[in-house]
Amino acid sequence: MRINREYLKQYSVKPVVKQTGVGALPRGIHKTPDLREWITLESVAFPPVPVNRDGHWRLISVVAVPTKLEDGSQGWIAPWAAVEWSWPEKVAVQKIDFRSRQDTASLRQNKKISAHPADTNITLDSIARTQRENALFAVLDRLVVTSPNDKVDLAFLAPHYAGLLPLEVYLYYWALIPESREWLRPDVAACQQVSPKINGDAIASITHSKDDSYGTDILPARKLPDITSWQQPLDLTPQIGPWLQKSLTLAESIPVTQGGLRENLVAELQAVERRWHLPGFRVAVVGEFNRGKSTLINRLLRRFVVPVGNLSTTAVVTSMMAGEQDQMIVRFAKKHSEVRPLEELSWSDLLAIDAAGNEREVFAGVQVTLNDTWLRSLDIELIDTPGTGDLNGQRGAVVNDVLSQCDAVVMVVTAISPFGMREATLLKEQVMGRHIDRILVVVSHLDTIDRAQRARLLHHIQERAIAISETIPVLPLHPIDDSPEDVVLDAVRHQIATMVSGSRRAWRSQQVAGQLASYLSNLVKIGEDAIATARLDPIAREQALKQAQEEARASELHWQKIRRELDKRREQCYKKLQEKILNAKDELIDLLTFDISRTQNPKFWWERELPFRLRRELPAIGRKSEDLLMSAIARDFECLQKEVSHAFNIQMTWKAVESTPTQSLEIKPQELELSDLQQYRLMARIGSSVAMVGGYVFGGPIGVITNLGIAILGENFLNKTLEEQRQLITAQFTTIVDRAFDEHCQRVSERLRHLYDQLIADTKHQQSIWKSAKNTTVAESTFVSINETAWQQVIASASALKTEMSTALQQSPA
Ligand SMILES: Nc1nc2c(ncn2[C@@H]2O[C@H](COP(=O)(O)OP(=O)(O)O)[C@@H](O)[C@H]2O)c(=O)[nH]1
Ligand SMILES: [Mg+2]
Repeated sequence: MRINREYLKQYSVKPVVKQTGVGALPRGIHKTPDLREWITLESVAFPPVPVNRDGHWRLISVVAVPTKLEDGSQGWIAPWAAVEWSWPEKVAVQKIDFRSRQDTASLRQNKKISAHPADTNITLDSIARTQRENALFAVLDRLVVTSPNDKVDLAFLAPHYAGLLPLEVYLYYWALIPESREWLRPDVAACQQVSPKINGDAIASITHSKDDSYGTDILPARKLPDITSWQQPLDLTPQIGPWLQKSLTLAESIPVTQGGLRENLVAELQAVERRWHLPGFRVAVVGEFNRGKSTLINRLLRRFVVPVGNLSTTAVVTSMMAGEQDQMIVRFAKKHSEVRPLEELSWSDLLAIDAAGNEREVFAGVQVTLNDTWLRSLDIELIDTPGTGDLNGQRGAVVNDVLSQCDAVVMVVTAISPFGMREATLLKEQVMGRHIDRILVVVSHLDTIDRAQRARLLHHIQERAIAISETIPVLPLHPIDDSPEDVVLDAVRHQIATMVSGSRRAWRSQQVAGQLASYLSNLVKIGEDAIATARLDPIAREQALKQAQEEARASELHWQKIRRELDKRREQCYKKLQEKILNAKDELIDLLTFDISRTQNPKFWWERELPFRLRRELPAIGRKSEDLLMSAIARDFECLQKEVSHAFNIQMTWKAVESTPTQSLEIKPQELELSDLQQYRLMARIGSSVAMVGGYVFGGPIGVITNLGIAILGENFLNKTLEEQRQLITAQFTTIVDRAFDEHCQRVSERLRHLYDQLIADTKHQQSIWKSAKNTTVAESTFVSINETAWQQVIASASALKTEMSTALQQSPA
């Protein structure tokens, strides 16, 4: 096989998988400076076996190259080498080449060996292997912190190796470590439980290691912004309602009728109120078809909301949030939308099977608002997704899009076919791989299982979940003992509440209070201006009116200037992002080239693996730029606000973000480290979380890969040799990757533009309301003189209310 040296070099400097502990040794053989020139790329190290050498732990791994056996099954070419590491130095102290040794020559006469582990009841696929290895590494991690002189009987390790090592490999280990014959027995049953935690208990009596870090994560984890470490703001939620009400009453008492001023100001407050009621957290319910996602949602909401059963095969995503009244809005792909009553009939054209029983695809999004206290109190948007049987398809893309924009996940698995490999992959790659760390797994269909069996089954599923991550809770949707159904469901509701809790609402209450306070300041200013103009003599008043009209014209020019500036800034931000994304392209190409060189099934790789990998990698690459993106937007937004308040002398924010004034338009990444707090305020302003904005920009809906036109490979291709197939694919795939990156970048650019447009539109809207308010009052100054007392009243009340809010705001840390 051809070895890509370039790749090797990069591989050795890139932290592809962050692994610590014993597992890092065998998994890092291609990266370890001392070994990588010696060990061929296709070689794999078997799990290391511990041995006491002069009172120190040593770990020895046998190394072999995978191959296909005559019958097509997986196998190994006779092991050719072994590595011995010292612990805790983690240094390779011995490289053993069997090809030049007499003592293992007889063993190597057996040219190929089966990959099947010693315990013949075990089937190993790559996921099971990784899990079993991780479990073993966790145990070894705990072992090697003890003294090897403690004379621990290592026999407890044997079941781990029995689930991993082929029979023949034992012989090599025995040859290298004669004393291991005592305990390294292939004739024991393999560990049935592969969870590191459970196995860890087995030697808990030996030691209690504080270091629980072992490499269960195939994907490197991203640090989420830790909300709990921030200073907790004062929660003003109870006050917001009365404040909004008082402000509305005030707006309604404004003594001006011309130009719709009063209506505009009232409408502005109503918009603030609506935003305040929008949920601040998205919880997606995911799982394969027919697992019971929709059923669960209906049960949680205690009523029929989403149809159960045959909707699953459409691409419909249904979102549910609290609202004034029950209704559903259906948005079709062609941008038109319909409001419908919330009843079964409203769903009929959205189902995957029409009345005549034919299948069809429906592309629409449904947004349901419910007058539901549970949803309201949790402040969440609950999302029902179509099933994810095949993540390569259109539906997979839809679910991808939802996942890239949600904050927590409830995954439904059934007791009937619990936690298959596809589900484990969904959880690991699509959920955890997206850094969503608030996850709950629930088990449906337990009612179809005999009550006596339920606890055992649930336990089994819990173990599987633990093997993926130790922190994922697993809850039943039906009682496993005598408790009533309600109790079980309440536990699920409670868990969801715990998952979404946080100071989110408190932050938003602060933000809304700020908006209201600034609204009142502006109102006071308008009132004062109105009174002042009314007191002018007719000529001066005439002039003031002219001036106001002049200002209105100038304001439009100002806005054009601001927009141009923001556009420039957005371009800069995009350029930086693009640079980062394109840099990652070369890395990905190297990685994929390496993949091609190893795959035993190029056709499958090309048609299935490549699209999947691209769809997963592209948003992931974007996520690496999330900090850059957020900082740039925060800066630009701050600049926008400063510019607006400077140009129009209008207070747009309630508290200026403290940072040095931006003088140059150039984005300097090293200066862009905004505090979490500032970022959070920006996000509150946009109305979503960092993860969601990042997801919106980098994730994104359907497409990219679906349009790539990856050719289906025919008979002709299959007739070629494996090596020829690989070469053909290698020759073509960079074009595909290039196109995917182009499209991705283009979309990132479009979404960024949309985001900025949104920010500008919002700000401009607010500004223009106050601007036109001023003009109206000036124009109406004759009425003002009559209404001076009324204005005085408005000013007094607004000032008092504003003082009340400012006092409350100042009590909180900022
Ligand atoms: N017995 C039983 N049936 C269920 C359960 N959950 C869902 N179902 C049934 O399974 C089918 C699929 O459920 P649905 O909620 O539409 O699954 P989805 O595709 O995941 O949304 C429907 O016929 C449901 O009535 C459960 O916990 N127990
Ligand atoms: Mg469903």
